[in-house]
Amino acid sequence: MIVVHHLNDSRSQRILWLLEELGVPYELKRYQRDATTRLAPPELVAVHPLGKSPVITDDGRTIHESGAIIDYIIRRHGGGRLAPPPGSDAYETYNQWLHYAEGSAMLPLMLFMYVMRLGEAGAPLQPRIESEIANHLGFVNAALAGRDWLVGEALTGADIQMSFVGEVTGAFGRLDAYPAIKAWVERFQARPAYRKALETGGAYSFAR
Ligand SMILES: N[C@@H](CCC(=O)N[C@@H](CS)C(=O)NCC(=O)O)C(=O)O
Repeated sequence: MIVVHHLNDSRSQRILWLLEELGVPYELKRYQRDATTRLAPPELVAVHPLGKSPVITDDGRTIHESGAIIDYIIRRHGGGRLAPPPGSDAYETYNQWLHYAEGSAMLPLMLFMYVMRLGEAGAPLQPRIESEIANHLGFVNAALAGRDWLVGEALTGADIQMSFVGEVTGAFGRLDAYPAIKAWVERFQARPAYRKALETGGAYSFAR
């Protein structure tokens, strides 16, 4: 049985969503962020030395990093669903999105969040951060223009992995500048499995 080590209000929400989409049973272990620092509690370090979420355990394996977790769950428990056939061109596009979300797209958004806390001291960094945000969100918006999902005609793990990018964009109040991302966020957040995962995961400040 898959165990999801779930930190409240975090990226692990998308793992719950994935499991609800697939209808794969799982056990949820809850961890609460520190109210002041928003850091994970030390108990999470006992699961994985990084002490971050998401992390899952399954069949004697511990897997961290959400892209790797989504890939693992879909390959081992998906029964061919939520990913294009391996070896197809669509699979290469799908795999790119799985890596791109945390490898590139999240970086300027995280920098924006941290540098904001510096106030005036962070001002020299802001133009570069803003141009990178515009570069990445412009790219994602163009990829979604005229289509419902990132790969092919249906939801895949690529949308689930990229969902946090769209949600953080919304949390920063920037979705109106990116109408295709905005429509996609509204589309995936309306899915029954997404709503079910929200009920299970608890308060999530990135949902509308
Ligand atoms: N790139 C990693 C990021 C993991 C990550 O930083 N998770 C955050 C929650 S969104 C976390 O655990 N924060 C608590 C902490 O850093 O103590 C992934 O996608 O899994």
